Order: sequence, then structure tokens, then C-alpha cells
Amino acid sequence: MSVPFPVDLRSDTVTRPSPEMRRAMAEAEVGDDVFGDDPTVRRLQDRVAALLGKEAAIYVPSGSMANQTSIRALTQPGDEIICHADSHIYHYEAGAPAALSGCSMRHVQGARGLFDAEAVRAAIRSPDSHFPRSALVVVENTHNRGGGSCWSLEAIAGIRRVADEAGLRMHLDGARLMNACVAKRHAPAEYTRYFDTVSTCFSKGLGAPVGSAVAGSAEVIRRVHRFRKMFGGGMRQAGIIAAGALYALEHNIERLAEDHANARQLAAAIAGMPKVSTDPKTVETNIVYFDVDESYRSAKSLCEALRERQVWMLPVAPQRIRAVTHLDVSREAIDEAIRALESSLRAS
Ligand code: TLP
Repeated sequence: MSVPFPVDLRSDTVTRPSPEMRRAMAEAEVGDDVFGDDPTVRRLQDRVAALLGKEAAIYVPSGSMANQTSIRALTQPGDEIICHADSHIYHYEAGAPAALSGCSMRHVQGARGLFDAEAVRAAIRSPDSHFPRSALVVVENTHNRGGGSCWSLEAIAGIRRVADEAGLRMHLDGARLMNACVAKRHAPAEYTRYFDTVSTCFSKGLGAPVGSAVAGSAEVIRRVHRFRKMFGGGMRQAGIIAAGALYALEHNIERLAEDHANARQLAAAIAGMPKVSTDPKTVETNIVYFDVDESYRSAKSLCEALRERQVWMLPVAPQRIRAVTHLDVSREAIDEAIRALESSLRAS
């Protein structure tokens, strides 16, 4: 089988809708969703609420908007959010918790983006008029900067107990929740039951072109709905794109296991190469991080050498590269990426 070039491993956000998905989008029934009239969006929201075991769900344009409308709905200005120091909401959402919700963030640490109930307990402020009010714990599953790591149900349950004792709410950044469900063989609701709000993305591993959702109680989703409008995320005939998301939920969840196998294959090959290093045991889903030795100049220069060989990866730090597998990258394409890495390293 021939490999379509380039092999784009920069992110699982780069997938393009398949002809079948495009057909479903072209044929979607639509209406004005700001009036609540779009039947396809309504179908998607009902489907997501059922899948995630929540009363209600709302379709939003992006994962960032899903997280930020949830944060706004669960906090007041001046509140503090407890999250991992490597979390997406802290690093990659343009400072939105401060800008849009007026919240500060208190960081907890832990290997691969994971943390435990004791870390949360230690981070919760006592009620004192000098301190911000601890209001919300955010968990990311899978964890992006943690290398696609998956949470255990026990760890989340422990954090929920501590959050309940202190009256904190919980939000799950589940941009890649389905990857965790497939890898750990958990039903989505097993994870989501601990959270007041859950965001999830259709435009990452699931392969739809646009959109995310927030799920929660009917009451909290009413608040998210208001903030979606305030943040400029009310869309009109959004059924066109919601149909892509519905198609993705129908066809692209179980196949995530192939992406995970491809990521393991890539990591195992990298572990055997000179001048680069990774620990394949830590690859649980579709994200591989690896380090580039100082002896090979930099991550950026290795990515440039790969690009000349039609393989795209993302330099994320001076000596660190990220590669993400997804439904537009076949096993053959992974073999191609491995060959390109070997020859780039040989040529250095
Ligand atoms: N992540 C993107 C970049 O922003 C880094 C990527 O390529 O991985 N939560 C998590 C855990 C995410 O990884 C992302 C996107 C988001 C939220 C935000 O989603 P979008 O890009 O739709 O706003």
C-alpha cells in the first residue's frame, strides 16, 4: 500500500474528513442553533449526554471553548483553580482562565500529568480573607504534555472525595477521553461520573473537522450555554459540522486502538535508535514524546531533516519532539516515519 505524503504526526488535530464523513455532513439537516433549531446539533448533544452519562450536553466550536465555558460556569472571579503544572488549560489556552473567568491557578505536580488526592488536599486554601477561594479541580485525561497518559479511576475517586470535603467542583478536560476509554477499557461514564463538567473533542483522534462538547447537569449546561454565547461561540447552521462529529462517534472510537498500537511501534523503534531516547513503557495511547541528545544539535533541526523526508513532527522544547498518531496515519506510514528518522540521524 502506498503512503500518502506527508506523514503528518504533529497532532491528531490534522485529520481530514473521509468521503463518507463528508457525505454525512453534506446531507445533514440544519436549522439555526442559536434558536435551538438545528436537529443535527440536538441529536449530537443528546448522543454525547447519553455517551458520557450526563443529563445534558452542548456543542461548542473548540476544546478550548469547552474548557473555558466550563471553568466560567463553575467559578467566580477571584477563585483559584487547582490543576497540574503541565495542564493544557495553563499552557495552551492563551491565559484564558485569568482573562475570561478572573481565576488564578494553583499547580500540583506529579509524573506524566497525574496527581493524587493528597496533592489536592495540600493545595486547597483554608478559608481566610487573605486567600483566593479554592473552587475547582481540573483533571486532563488523557494528559497531553504527560505523553497521552491515562488516569486510574481510583485516583480520580480519591480526588473527588477530597474535593467534596472542601466543597470544590471538578472539571474533566477530556479532549482525548475516548483514547483513555479505549486504552483502559472503561466505559466513558466510569470516568465522567466524578465530574461536574466534562469537555470532549471530536476534532482530535475521532477525526471530525470541527467541534467539542461539554456535558454535565441540565443546570450547569444552561450556564455553559450562556457563556458560549458570551464568548462568541453561538453558531447558526452548525448541523453541517455536527454531522461530522456524529459520524465520528459512530465509526471512529474503537479504531483508536490502532493509533495506540502505531504509537507503541514508533516508540519502540525510537528507543533503539542512537541520539534519541524515549521510554516506550510510558506510551499508553497515541502520543509519543522523545528527547534528542545534545550531540544531535536540536529538536528543531531534527524536525527540519524529517520534513525534507516528508515526515512532520513537532519540536516542543529545545531537545524534545512530539509525534501523535491518528486515523490518517497507517502502519505503513509509521514504517516510513521510522525510516525517515533513521536516515536523518545517520546523516547528522
Ligand atoms: N491540543 C493541541 C494544542 O493546543 C497543543 C494539540 O495539538 O494537542 N485540551 C487538550 C488536552 C488538548 O490537547 C487540546 C488541543 C485542547 C484541550 C484544546 O482544543 P482546541 O485546539 O480545539 O481548542
